[in-house]
Amino acid sequence: MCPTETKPFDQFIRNANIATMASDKEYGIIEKGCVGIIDGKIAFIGSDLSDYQAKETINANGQWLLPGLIDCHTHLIYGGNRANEFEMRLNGASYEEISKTGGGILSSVTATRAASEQELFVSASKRLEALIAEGVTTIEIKSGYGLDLETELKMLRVAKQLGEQYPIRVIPTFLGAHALPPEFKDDSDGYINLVCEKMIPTVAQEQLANCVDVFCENIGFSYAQTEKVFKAAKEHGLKVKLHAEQLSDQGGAGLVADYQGLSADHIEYLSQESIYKMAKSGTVATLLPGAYYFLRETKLPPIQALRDAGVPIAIATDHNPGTSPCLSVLLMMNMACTLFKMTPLEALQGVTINSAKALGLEDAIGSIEVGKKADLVLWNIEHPNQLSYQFGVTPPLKIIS
Ligand code: DI6
Ligand code: FE
Repeated sequence: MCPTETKPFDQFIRNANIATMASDKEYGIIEKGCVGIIDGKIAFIGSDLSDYQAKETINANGQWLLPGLIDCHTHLIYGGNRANEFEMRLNGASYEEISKTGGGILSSVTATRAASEQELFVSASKRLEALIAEGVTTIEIKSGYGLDLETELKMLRVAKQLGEQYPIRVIPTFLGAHALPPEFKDDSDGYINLVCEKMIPTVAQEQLANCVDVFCENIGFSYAQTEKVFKAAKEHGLKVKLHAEQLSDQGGAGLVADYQGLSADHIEYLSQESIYKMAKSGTVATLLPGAYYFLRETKLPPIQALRDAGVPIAIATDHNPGTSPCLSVLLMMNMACTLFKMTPLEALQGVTINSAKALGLEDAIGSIEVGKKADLVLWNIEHPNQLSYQFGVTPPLKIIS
């Protein structure tokens, strides 16, 4: 690809080692390469031999240019925190027990309902800043700690505001079917009706989310209820994804594949049948090592079977106050390697190109390719595998976007 003859680049990055992440097989390394950017998009990728006209030239001095990191599964917005439950668990209570006695997700619901929009914005901003400082340029944020129309909308408005006020792309997801609110204590079908008939139409009309998620689990919602929510989402032009097979096999990942869903997330208890369905529909497997670690799970997601079937694997923080209060994508990459035995290449694909696929954004972000957005991070490292190798430390970086 030749640089444009007529228009100078807005930015020109030279002398960079580039990991394009454009191929499914490898890093896509270009040594001593250069990238030209016009109107926020990558207009040129080449070798560093020539000097092109540009409004701004950045000499990377041999540092590594990578796609911006993408955290494709978070619950970043909520009131309060659950350090007390962490302590309860360490004194012997299980996550399910805490959840059944009104703790767990519901305690975050109470705190989120009580918090003002501004308070939620401020607390989520601090978390967002931690992720941005690690080179995250795109984040998915779910609602799901409101469980009533007003609070769900409040959360989604905060997500939108975060995207407007911070240099990061925020992709909002509606997770009304996250847990049963106290008002519907013995009427989960009644709550699902509210989600389908009132909440989803309003969220779609106000364009506050482009995707719908459900917690399909024996402590969440059933397969049949999940399908009902998916039907309502489709009717309103929204995509679907799912918290599936985290604590048991409910067949949810197969269902999300049946609905051409973007991703099935967690999936420790995923069946072979669902893996085939995901491979066929192009549904991404999003693995969340932070929740696995924090809950001291022992059942590993079926990584080899996913590889064998060619299902793309994404990695995310699942940042949430109950099961993954983690604000480091780099730590998740390390844990994907140490806990799930993924390779550093797979971990990096998991937070770039495959994470872009999990958001349906693979045509715009996730790799360094001509025509994609110039969503780039320059890392002072010796090789991209270093990002998975180290933990508890962030190498120096510069976001270029
Ligand atoms: N699975 C999770 O890991 C989070 N939600 C879900 O459905 C946990 C949310 C929480 O405990 O607050
Ligand atoms: Fe989650």
